[in-house]
Amino acid sequence: MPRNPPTTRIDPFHVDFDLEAGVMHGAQRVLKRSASDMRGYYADDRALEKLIQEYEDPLHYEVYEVPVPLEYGHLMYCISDLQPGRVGDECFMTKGHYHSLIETGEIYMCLAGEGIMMMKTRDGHCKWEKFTRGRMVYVPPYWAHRSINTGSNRLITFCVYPADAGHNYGDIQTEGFPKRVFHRDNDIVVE
Ligand code: PAN
Ligand code: ZN
Repeated sequence: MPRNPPTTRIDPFHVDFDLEAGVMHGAQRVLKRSASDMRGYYADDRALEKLIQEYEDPLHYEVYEVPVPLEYGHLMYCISDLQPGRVGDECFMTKGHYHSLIETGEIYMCLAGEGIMMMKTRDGHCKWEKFTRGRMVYVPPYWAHRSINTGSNRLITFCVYPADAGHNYGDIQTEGFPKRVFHRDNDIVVE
């Protein structure tokens, strides 16, 4: 059965990476979130406001893409670059989302830094995987996902997912994740 609309045919191309620096050459920044964009996401709202005031709304994370058609059959890919830091004692993290097409998964390859991929399903399952340089984390279909930086350097991941997956932020904003990640007494605590 032909798809409607049909998948656009494009020519092959390549993209060069600086794997040491975690840079995808020729990419455009498509997302930039600062601390103030994260209101409501951390356990300690007051600590977030303090951070926004003291450090003049510091950068939280950025996403870089070389675009492809957002259609069934194409694969979107990006670099996600998450700053190190803490809100109170909670590690910096991304907002997290389900894919709008919930039956689509995603591959995350960790290029630099240390962190955790936190994942949850609608029916309450919660699992996490550690990010270390050179490790791939597979986010299966149906799992909402959030990256968390547990280290003292930037957490840089390369992500690949179906180009028509879409991002559903609203449900996670309402539901949250059952677990949070803290840095306490030189230890990473998930609770
Ligand atoms: C990633 C994320 C990226 C930013 O590209 O979009 O890490 O995180 P949030 O989207 O949660 O703000 C991805 O999972 N794309 O599907
Ligand atoms: Zn995703």
